[in-house]
Amino acid sequence: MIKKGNNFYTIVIVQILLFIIIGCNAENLGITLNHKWSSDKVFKVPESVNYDNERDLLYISNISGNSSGKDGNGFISQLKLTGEINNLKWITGLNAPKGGSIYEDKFYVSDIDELIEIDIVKGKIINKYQIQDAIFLNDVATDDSGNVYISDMSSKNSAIYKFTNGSISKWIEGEEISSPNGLCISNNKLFVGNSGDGKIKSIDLNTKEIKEIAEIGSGIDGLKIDSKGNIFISDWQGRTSVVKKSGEIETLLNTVKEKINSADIELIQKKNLLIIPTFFDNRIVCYEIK
Ligand SMILES: [Ca+2]
Ligand SMILES: [Ca+2]
Repeated sequence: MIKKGNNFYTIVIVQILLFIIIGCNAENLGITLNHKWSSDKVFKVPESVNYDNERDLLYISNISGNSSGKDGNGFISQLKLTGEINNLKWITGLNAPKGGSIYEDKFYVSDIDELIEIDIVKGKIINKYQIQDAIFLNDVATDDSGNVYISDMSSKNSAIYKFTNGSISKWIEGEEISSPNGLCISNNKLFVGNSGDGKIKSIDLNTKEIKEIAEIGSGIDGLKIDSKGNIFISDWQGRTSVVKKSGEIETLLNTVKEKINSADIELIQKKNLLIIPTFFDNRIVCYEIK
């Protein structure tokens, strides 16, 4: 009788352990990246990738040289989703273009201390807005109404600007906005990746209420959110991670040792693609999210 009882409890314990192990694995197996293609090394310090859903093209910001150099050699490339170049020098005459965002037929890109407005149909720069006090503008995000948010990552001017109806003003600054880099809008909130305090925060677009989402502990360059609330982030050094809804942080890719950077990523959820610009490595690399 006693022996039978022990067996019963052993079976129950084993079943519980198996349930926990399988459960944990299912969570860990949630997201993996499978390499799909790498472009040729034709880019010049590519900082960010933006997907144009309407035209099924990728726009690559090429800093070309120093990240804050006003050298006039920065450009935007068009790349097909197969990794083939569509137009390497689609837009020229920029300095050091970085993050971008598309709203209707306009593509907005930051360029050191200016916001550049590009007419996508014409393939032309239609406006260059000088931003007062801006030092090192980085990422750009647009909301549903076409307002544009721009981060200034410089420690001397940690702030987020807002462009609305043709004019730009400082939208938010202060202790919580610590050298902001990556921006992304989801559910009426602006998600910010601070490279200063290494935290992801959300800011309510109406009330400006700030909430801490996760502490990453290192620089956050790109930041993109899927419809499930998973936050894909890149650390410029070469790490690409996902912060799951549960708060768990999982590293998907680490190329720090190979000295391959991971700059401002793009997520194309409907195609399960994550696209990484490799900065000093001068390529664009595409992964399938599994
Ligand atoms: Ca340049
Ligand atoms: Ca960036």
